Amino acid sequence: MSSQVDCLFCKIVAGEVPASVVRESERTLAFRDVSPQAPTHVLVVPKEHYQDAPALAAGDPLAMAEVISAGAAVAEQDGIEAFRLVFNTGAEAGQSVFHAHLHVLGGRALSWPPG
Ligand code: D5M
Repeated sequence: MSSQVDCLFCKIVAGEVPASVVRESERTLAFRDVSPQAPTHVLVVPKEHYQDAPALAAGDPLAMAEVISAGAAVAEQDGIEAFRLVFNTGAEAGQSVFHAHLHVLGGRALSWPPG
């Protein structure tokens, strides 16, 4: 499995950095965001390293589909019917960890457009 030295989410996948894991599949791991912006704020990552969502979609479309399905499953696990799935892509869009990850946000009213 490809992983990158010094990638925080690769370290979480490898169990080297602790995380509050809520769901796991062969290709994905879901864990609670350390700085939650909503009552449910979970990150779903592919276990393999891709720097962002477009790279994941191009490199492993099946894993991308699993990430999105896992996001919906996490919302169901947390008992929320309305939620937002977000891939920040690029620093200017708010991406700070360059290992593709889906934010699952819900449990409160969410405004639009985002800031
Ligand atoms: O989202 C990166 C997210 O990663 C951000 O919401 C904080 C979260 N984060 C950072 N470190 C951790 C650890 N150690 N566990 C769980 N969550 C973490 P981005 O879209 O890249 O800004």
